[in-house]
Amino acid sequence: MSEKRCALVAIVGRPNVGKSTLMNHLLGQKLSITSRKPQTTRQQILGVRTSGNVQLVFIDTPGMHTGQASAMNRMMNKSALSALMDVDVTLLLCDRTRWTDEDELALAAASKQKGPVAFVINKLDLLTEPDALLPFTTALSDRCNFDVVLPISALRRQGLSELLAYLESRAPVAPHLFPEDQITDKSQRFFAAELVREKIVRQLGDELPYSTAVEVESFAENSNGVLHIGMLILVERSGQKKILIGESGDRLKSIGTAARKDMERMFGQKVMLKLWVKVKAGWSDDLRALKTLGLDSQSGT
Ligand SMILES: Nc1nc2c(ncn2[C@@H]2O[C@H](COP(=O)(O)OP(=O)(O)OP(=O)(O)O)[C@@H](O)[C@H]2O)c(=O)[nH]1
Ligand SMILES: [Mg+2]
Repeated sequence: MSEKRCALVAIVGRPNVGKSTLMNHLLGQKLSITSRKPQTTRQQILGVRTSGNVQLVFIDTPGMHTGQASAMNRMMNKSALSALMDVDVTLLLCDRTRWTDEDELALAAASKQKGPVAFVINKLDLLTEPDALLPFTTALSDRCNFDVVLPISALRRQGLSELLAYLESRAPVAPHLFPEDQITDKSQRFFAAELVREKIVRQLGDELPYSTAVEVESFAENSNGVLHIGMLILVERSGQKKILIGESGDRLKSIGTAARKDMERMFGQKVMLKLWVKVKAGWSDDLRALKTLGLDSQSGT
């Protein structure tokens, strides 16, 4: 029997390049929430993949971003940076050749890594100018000593087996960090709240998602095995509350239904979900409020 190997793998990059999609598809299970809008992931989420003797522990991180200096934004960047500490491999993700100042932030952080950095070029399925790829990677490789450059499509699952083979080849001999059947470090409560946030981000306009947080108020299983979950959705202003609730409650209902269906799939149990909306001005810039919501880097399980 060969020895056990285990690697901690950070997935970093600017918002919206497909980090969470990649982690979900590498795990073969939806864990991290995803959306077309940037800044969907707000804190680190571990995803564990154990295959034979090799365990890969992925850390999905919030996208590194510039501007919008609220306390929450600062925490998101801090959380992304802290994921880089003590990992065995770093995956630096980008969206084709669309390089921005925020990619520069991520590149600068990745360049400081002691261990190998793999440059993963995502969304290959959308690439219209394949000729641009080589000069792009050559220019960047001059600036960061990439261990490997891997073009993939996380969404279409292209290049993922090559990526996994690469990661397995870099996994050091080490005991597994998690039992074989564990796939994350987060609780059901956490994912329940994340799924509600995902539906808000996906169903509502561009502004609202950034001003929204979801807090679990109650979470209990009754004797019939039904999970009763109550959640509070925090918004910054009363106008946002109106939008979230929608015409005679339609929007909130549709968010609730979509989230409940996903929860039932994820937990394998029937769920009764109740949602309330509350205005709490300035929550995203209030450190204490962020701690209560589990959005500081220490908590959030
Ligand atoms: N066409 C295409 N779309 C992709 C691919 N990978 C991700 N996407 C889409 O890109 C969008 C962003 O994906 P996410 O996985 O949420 O991106 P992220 O990097 O985690 O974003 P943040 O959490 O905001 O930092 C979603 O609409 C995904 O469906 C891909 O390979 N091809
Ligand atoms: Mg994400």
